[in-house]
Amino acid sequence: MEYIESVLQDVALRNPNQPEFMQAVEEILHSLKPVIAKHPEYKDLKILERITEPERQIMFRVAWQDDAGKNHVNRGYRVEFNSAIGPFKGGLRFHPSVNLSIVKFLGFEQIFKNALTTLPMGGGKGGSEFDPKGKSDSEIMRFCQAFMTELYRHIGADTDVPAGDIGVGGREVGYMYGQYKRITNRSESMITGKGLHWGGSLVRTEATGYGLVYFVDEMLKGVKNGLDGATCVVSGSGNVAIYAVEKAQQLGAKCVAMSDSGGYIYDPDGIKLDTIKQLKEVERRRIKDYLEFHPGAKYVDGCGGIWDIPCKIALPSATQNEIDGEAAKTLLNNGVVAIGEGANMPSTPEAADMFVDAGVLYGPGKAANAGGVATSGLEMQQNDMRTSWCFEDVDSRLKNIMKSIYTSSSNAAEEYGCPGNLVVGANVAGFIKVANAMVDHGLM
Ligand code: NDP
Ligand code: 2IT
Repeated sequence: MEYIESVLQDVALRNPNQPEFMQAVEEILHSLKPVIAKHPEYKDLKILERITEPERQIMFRVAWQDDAGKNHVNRGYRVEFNSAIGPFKGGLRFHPSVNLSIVKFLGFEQIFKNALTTLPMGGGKGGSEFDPKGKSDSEIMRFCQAFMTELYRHIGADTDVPAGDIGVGGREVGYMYGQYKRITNRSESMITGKGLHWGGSLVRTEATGYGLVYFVDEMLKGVKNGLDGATCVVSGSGNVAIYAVEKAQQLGAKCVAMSDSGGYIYDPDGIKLDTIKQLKEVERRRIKDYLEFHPGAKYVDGCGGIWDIPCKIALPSATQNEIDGEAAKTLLNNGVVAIGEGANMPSTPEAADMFVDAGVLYGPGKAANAGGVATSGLEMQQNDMRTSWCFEDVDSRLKNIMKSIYTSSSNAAEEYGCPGNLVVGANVAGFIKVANAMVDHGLM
């Protein structure tokens, strides 16, 4: 459609040198062709032009001191992308690769993901190119405090509510919450992923990984044996990967490989998750060290090779563009049945097209990994009511949300002429909800 191509051209001109952001925008806008054909009012009201332009983008200096007294300067980001259906909501990423393009791709995806959860949350994302690896606890604390010393002016329970992402977990959320409270004198739900004794929700830690597996389980309805006995490869060994493996194992799958940015381990007898948790969550060590405890396993340097391992289920849960065309081809040749994206945009456009064309079950990140932010939404609900729900209660709400995301994506794919294509389905279902809210609010 000429109109969509011309919007894409404008977005590319306005945002030079932002390849990840353009990748996310191109995928979504291309899948909206049938929607624009059916709803010409979106074109008249310039919804596409408005939705691709963040409402607000904040970049700031973060100066902090290491344990040796040496001074450092990093850059902080918060992109408040869209608040049509609720306060901006989305995680903070601390990783040396972070730049404006990556924060914007994540923020843009988050708009549609959050809409799919059925909860009232807009989309945003933030972070810093700060590298937490090898830093002491006190250095992490000083960085988080310095980061929040600026960020606090822009966020709040009803305006913008960050959370974790790569490099930001419970420890970092704690330091940032503490600094916000100290500066503002307010105990409010301005961040999620909080500790259980100060406003956090049960299941938030597990939510992205568990939700991913609930989603994959839903996709596998009708496939013989489903997850039971299925060989599963999970990239990453952080928050998402660990709890995806935990739930997959509970449902009978055999997870044989995990990775970190250094390489991957292959344990044909099945990954011993207790060892991974101890290494990664407690001691913050490298995945290579798994071999010290399980010498029968194999370690391979470099994380890309993990997709050479034959599997029925692939759960990429590390980072963007970790599955390229080559890896997709190998997975397909090895007979992969389902791909569930725990990470955001882990498949390159080429890989994603190959999965769709091959007709395998393919759950794109904004649908499959929405359980994390959905449970952040449940944390906000509990905070608003000043209550806390038990584990089973939150878990069953999460499961229902993942089912409803599958159903709404699947129905939208069908309605807009691409049955079975959950990429189109998730994009369309998320978009329509936000677009209609933008129409209701008038031009802004
Ligand atoms: P963590 O920081 O807990 O773990 C990240 C994992 O991915 C680590 O094993 C890390 O290895 C690996 N990794 C990170 N960057 C790279 C890279 N450039 N190349 C290779 N490996 C890499 O993060 P999460 O588990 O929270 O996040 C993982 C993915 O899931 C991200 O894409 C995130 O956006 C997405 N996500 C997270 C949600 C959440 O609630 N946390 C919700 C929805 C999506 P190493 O330790 O060596 O760096
Ligand atoms: O990508 C994501 O959805 C997250 N990192 C979680 C965001 C959140 O606000 O819980």
